[in-house]
Amino acid sequence: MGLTGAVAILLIASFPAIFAVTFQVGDTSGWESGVDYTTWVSGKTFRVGDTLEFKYGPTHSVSVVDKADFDACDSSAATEVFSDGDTSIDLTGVGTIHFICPTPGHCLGGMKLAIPVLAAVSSPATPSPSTPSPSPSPTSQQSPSTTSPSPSPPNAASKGVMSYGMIGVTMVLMYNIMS
Ligand code: CU1
Repeated sequence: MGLTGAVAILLIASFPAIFAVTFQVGDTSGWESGVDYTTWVSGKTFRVGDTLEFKYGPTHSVSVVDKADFDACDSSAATEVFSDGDTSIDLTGVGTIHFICPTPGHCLGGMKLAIPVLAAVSSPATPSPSTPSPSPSPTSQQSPSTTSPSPSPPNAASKGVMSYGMIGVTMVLMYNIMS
């Protein structure tokens, strides 16, 4: 169990780093009027390396704006605008990225999306050169290990005695019932 548990933890820890997630904005609805994108975002975790895919018709576009313009539904200072109908946005930095539809009235109608981007789950960041240092310590741990096995056999032995006792009691009871 200990080994499978460790393997499971390893898999869980390494999966987000290996397999970046592509989120289709609005799921099957896409980037469209009348979709509640606040609800769509809730419960999802976005990380650096993930991708957002916007699918939309010709009446819509995707504008990347700052928070103030997001709140004000002002696309005039958008840093990026996409209108190709199928826009993939790679999440490259930690922080919240704001999107609105610049078509008049659409942002006010709810076509606005704020994505909180978290850091990628990365295990290789831990310093590996320091790990060779523990090698001399196993020799010093050798002496206590010879004394440590002694406490465990009595435990097992007492359990064995207990189970033998139980078997004995059961046999006596069965003998009494049968006789
Ligand atoms: Cu729109």
